[in-house]
Amino acid sequence: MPRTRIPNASRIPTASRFPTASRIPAASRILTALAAAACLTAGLAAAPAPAAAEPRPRTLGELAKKHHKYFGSATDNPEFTDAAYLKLLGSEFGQTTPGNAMKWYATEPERGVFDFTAADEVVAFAKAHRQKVRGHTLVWHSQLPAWLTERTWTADELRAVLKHHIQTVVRHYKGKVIHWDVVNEALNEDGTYRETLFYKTLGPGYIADALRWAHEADRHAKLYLNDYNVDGIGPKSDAYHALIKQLKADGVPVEGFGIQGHLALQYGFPADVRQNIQRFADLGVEVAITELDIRMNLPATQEKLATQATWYADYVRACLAVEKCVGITLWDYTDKYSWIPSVFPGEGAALPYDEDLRPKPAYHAIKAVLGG
Ligand code: 9MR
Repeated sequence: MPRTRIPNASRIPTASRFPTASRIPAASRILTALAAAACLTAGLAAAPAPAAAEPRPRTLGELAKKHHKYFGSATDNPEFTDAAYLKLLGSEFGQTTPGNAMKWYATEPERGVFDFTAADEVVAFAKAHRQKVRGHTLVWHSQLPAWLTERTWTADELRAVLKHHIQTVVRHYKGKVIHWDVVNEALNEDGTYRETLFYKTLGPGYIADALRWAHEADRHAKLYLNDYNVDGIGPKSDAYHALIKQLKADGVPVEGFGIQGHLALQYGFPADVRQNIQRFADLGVEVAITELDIRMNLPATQEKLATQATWYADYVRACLAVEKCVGITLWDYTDKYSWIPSVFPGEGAALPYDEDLRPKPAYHAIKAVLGG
């Protein structure tokens, strides 16, 4: 993507950078004063000064940075053919997450055969636009390759496969990824462990193992557990709170809690978002809002879009209120590429930009909260 070039100030001659009155010859200063006085005497308005160039509006990414946070968007490779989409992705956001490209089916489609083509494309785009990258995700029960799910494994075999997968992917992106969602969606709504392939074969210890293996491969990336329906205080977030507390007590390198933030207007705004973020911060981990979107039953009305805007603003405000809430990621930024309509038929309009890439009330509300 071509980037807007900012002229290098040091190449502009000093005289034109700092025109000061003292450099203007005295005679012409006197003439200017006389001319101005003459204009005033004649009742003429002084000619308006040439309009100063309109300052470029600050982007969400820039505004969030002033609060020492990032504001980002997920993206996906098929969208990379859409130039207008990419222009906004690269200019408005300070962080990106590959929506699918780092998942197991994509990175290790055959056992021991790794393919980083799609994820590398996203990471290269992010680098070219000075965006941080969140790695998503190393261990998840969904979007696994067939070779992994279509047979049974002994615990020893699966442990070796898991370790190799995690460490190969993490090593490949060492230094390029700020966070890893090491384990995604490990718990049920009631806070019990989800009965995944990993849990059933390895027991709950697979979470600590995954974190330790990831840490061995990149000691600088922050390692997260990530899930949905954990925005407010409730059984599921309580269980994560207890799990992270225990992992930390055991010396396991867990350093972040990812709150996905997939909300729906029809279910109400979750209570206690700020308090929930704060209690994880109090455990000594950072918190990221990792997949924010707020869907509604279609059609979208002005009223629903206004409520959505308020919810986005409230969510962003909750993150800003907690120092250890490090950033917010939209689960893509435009309704054009949202996952919602294909999974929840009849619902959508979940993102701050509409299908024509025009900012919605939510965009302006987020901007206002960030101080734009
Ligand atoms: O955005 C992703 C979409 O393109 C995939 O089809 C879908 C498959 O489950 O996964 C989506 O992303 C999910 C994310 O990885 C984890 N949290 C829920 C997200 C929405 O399903």
